[in-house]
Amino acid sequence: LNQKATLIWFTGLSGSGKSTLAVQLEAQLHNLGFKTYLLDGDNIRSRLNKDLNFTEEGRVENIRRIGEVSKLFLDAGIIVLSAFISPYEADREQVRRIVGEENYLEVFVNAPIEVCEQRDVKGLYKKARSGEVKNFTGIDSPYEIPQHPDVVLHTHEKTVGESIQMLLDIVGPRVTL
Ligand code: GGZ
Repeated sequence: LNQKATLIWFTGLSGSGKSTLAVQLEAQLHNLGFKTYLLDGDNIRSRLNKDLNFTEEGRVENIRRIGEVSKLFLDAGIIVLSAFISPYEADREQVRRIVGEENYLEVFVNAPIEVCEQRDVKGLYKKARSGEVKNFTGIDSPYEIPQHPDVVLHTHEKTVGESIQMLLDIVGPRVTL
């Protein structure tokens, strides 16, 4: 299978479904024979970037490094899936420039904050509301709506399976030579 190394960049609020979709899309691409790698909080925020916090500066540097790491994987011919809030448009644009426009595919995981807050998988929205967690995206830290996403997924109106199908239809042709 001839694959075109591409960065599939998921952006959206905490609890919007980025990781779930990235994990499942990666599994599907892997089954189809593609070489993939998933960058997420587990291997980046808690390892490479564990010196960074959630201030604006911390997030800017987080996304910059993830863009550079993604580029290394792309150079090795691997399809990269990246799942980070990446709240700032300028930082997403910087990643697009780092890896090259033609190698970048942006997926806006667009669930309303009310829905994300209701899900509150890790209890972080509750802690943000009480002030125990500061600089929480959507509460007291901004999320800038993507201006040029390749895909917008309304995860509150679709099943995971439906979103994955939509992603495969768009991603498939972009990662195949
Ligand atoms: C946002 C936070 C924060 C604050 C901890 N704001 O839902 P999660 O838990 O698993 O995913 C969130 C993750 C966000 O890290 P990112 O590297 O994706 O953020 S960014 O792209 O903005 O740099 C959340 C957890 O870390 N978390 N504190 N204050 N999310």
